[in-house]
Amino acid sequence: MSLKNLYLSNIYETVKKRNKNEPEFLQAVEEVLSSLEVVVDRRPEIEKNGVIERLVEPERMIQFRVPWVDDRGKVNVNRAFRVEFNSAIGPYKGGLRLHPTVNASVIKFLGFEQIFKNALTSLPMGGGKGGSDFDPKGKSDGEIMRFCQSFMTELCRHIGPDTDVPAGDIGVGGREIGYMFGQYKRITNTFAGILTGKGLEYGGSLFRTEATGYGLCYYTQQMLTHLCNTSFEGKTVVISGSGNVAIYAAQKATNLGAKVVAMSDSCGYVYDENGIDVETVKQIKEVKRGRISEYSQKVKSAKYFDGCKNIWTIPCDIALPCATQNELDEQSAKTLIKNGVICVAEGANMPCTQNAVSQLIQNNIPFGPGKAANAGGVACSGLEMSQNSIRYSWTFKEVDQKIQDIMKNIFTQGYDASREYGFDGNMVVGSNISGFNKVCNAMISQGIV
Ligand code: NDP
Ligand code: 2IT
Repeated sequence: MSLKNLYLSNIYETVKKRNKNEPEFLQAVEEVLSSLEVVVDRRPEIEKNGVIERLVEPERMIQFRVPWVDDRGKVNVNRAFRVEFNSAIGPYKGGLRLHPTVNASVIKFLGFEQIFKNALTSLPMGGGKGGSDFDPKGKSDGEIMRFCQSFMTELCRHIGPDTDVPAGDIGVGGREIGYMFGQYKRITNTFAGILTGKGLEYGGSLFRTEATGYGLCYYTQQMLTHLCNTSFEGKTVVISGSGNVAIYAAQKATNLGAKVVAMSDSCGYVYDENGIDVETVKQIKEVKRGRISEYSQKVKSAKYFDGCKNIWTIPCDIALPCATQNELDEQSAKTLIKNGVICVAEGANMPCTQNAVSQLIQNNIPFGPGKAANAGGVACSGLEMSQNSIRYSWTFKEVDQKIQDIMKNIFTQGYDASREYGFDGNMVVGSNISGFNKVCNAMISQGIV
């Protein structure tokens, strides 16, 4: 992709020089900048105020060592990060990822995307992200706890309810948030809303577990209604992943009348033409922390296949990639199109490669980018922060309704911006522009900081 606008192409060249070994970060920046050419042409104050050059450089990037002792008494050292990318519209906000693939590039791409995603929610949250190359797989509860405590021993000096509020992401769920919260409280002697995704007994939001997956389906419903003139009813759905986002997307899609025929993990996928039973997946993944292959042992009509990528060869109407970045490439997009897909929406962050996205858009397949489609999770986190501030708790139904409204509004904002700027129904361009404009206006108002 080449940027025609000189201001943007010069900035991108600098970003490339400064961040040479960070392909995921460069990918995310290029995607956003290429959507912004029309805005930069229309709004000269952007260049005058150096908005873009400030936007692509994190306000702060913290890297630290996490030493911990495993069950055999061996000392282990992991590398951890927190990127505090942009605080123009609120305290830094974004998840923590624990996965062996975590590095500076991954954390920076996620933090950069989070700026626009959070702006789209219309709640006051800036962009941040963090994590570590610690691999939670196969670790005992005690090892997870010791890692989380050591991680928080350093992180606690950088976060706070009005500064930076982390949450979960890959490898971080309620258990890990609990251990981190406990350590923060012990070190600082304060009970504060410094993390979201907390347990219900200590300030968590009813609905946070469901929020991203349900939110993804609410957003997809908007796409189906307004861009495809149809609904989930009777549709065949393929969902990659079988973690937090995938499970609740499968549950909501099923409730809305669709049939989810396949789910995966990093080893392989299961296919059942009768529809996946979400409760069985929950038992395997949430309760036992097992592998998706176990599903085919429990449900006789299901078949297990090694290798996760081939999940996209299964014919479906709706594809919801909910595992990880760059899991759906150009070839997979072509196969989905050949098999008649009508709508693709990203539950994960940047699961589709840029070439995959181009394929879908060129073939007029409605495509929902992650920063819009998966914003239900962080939106619920924003509501959890509000509840913590006012020491209050909304019911599951109340939060569900608020998330439905927020997801509808995210779709409408993106759709309206796509039309205003001459890219009718292109939700990538529309969402990037509507998220960007809010952050940009706040940055200009606050001066050169
Ligand atoms: P979980 O840890 O709960 O689940 C992750 C799932 O993705 C697992 O099935 C995992 O398989 C699979 N996966 C992870 N890494 C890879 C890989 N390299 N290749 C193939 N499969 C992989 O994470 P979440 O469900 O929370 O997150 C999934 C995605 O959604 C991520 O992109 C995350 O950033 C994004 N997201 C999450 C939000 C949230 O609220 N949790 C909010 C918005 C976006 P295995 O078990 O084999 O590792
Ligand atoms: O990618 C994401 O939006 C998340 N992992 C959720 C972040 C949050 O702060 O709830």
